[in-house]
Amino acid sequence: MPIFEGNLTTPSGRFALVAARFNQFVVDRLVAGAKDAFKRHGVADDAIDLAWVPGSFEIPLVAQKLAATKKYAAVICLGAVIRGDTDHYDHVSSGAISGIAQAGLSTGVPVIFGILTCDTLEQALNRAGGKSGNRGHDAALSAIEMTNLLKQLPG
Ligand code: INI
Repeated sequence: MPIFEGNLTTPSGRFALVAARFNQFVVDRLVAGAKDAFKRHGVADDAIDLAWVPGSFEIPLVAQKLAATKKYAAVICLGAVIRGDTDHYDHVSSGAISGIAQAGLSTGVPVIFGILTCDTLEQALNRAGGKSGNRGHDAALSAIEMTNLLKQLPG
């Protein structure tokens, strides 16, 4: 029985980061985590492009456009949606989640979800290089794994 599983060997190709400026204090840390993961896995800095968008809601459109160019092995989406007093959080986060899924499915290019959805700034910082790791770093590893996995799949 064949088993398909991506590994973390250095992939060829370029990667794109799409990062939201909203809560940039947090997102800068996710971007740094993603770049660090790529560097540690042999992906050169000049193989990574970075696009900034106003907020997480705008991420899917740019991610889809970049993925559709087929210039990238994977697109990594980075943002921080932090719950406030209104239901804006729910709209922004659900729009980003479904849009990112659609960008990947419609292009066939891995579009990685690296957006924090948290109740508080403290939770977000904990996941952006604090005591709970760095979701940007994790997202870059997922991009490498998916890139290597897709190369193995038949067809
Ligand atoms: N965008 C975020 O990335 N994070 C948030 O927490 C957030 N909140 O809470 O409002 C947010 N809003 C902006 C949104 O992404 C769009 O940029 C804006 O609605 C314009 O379309």
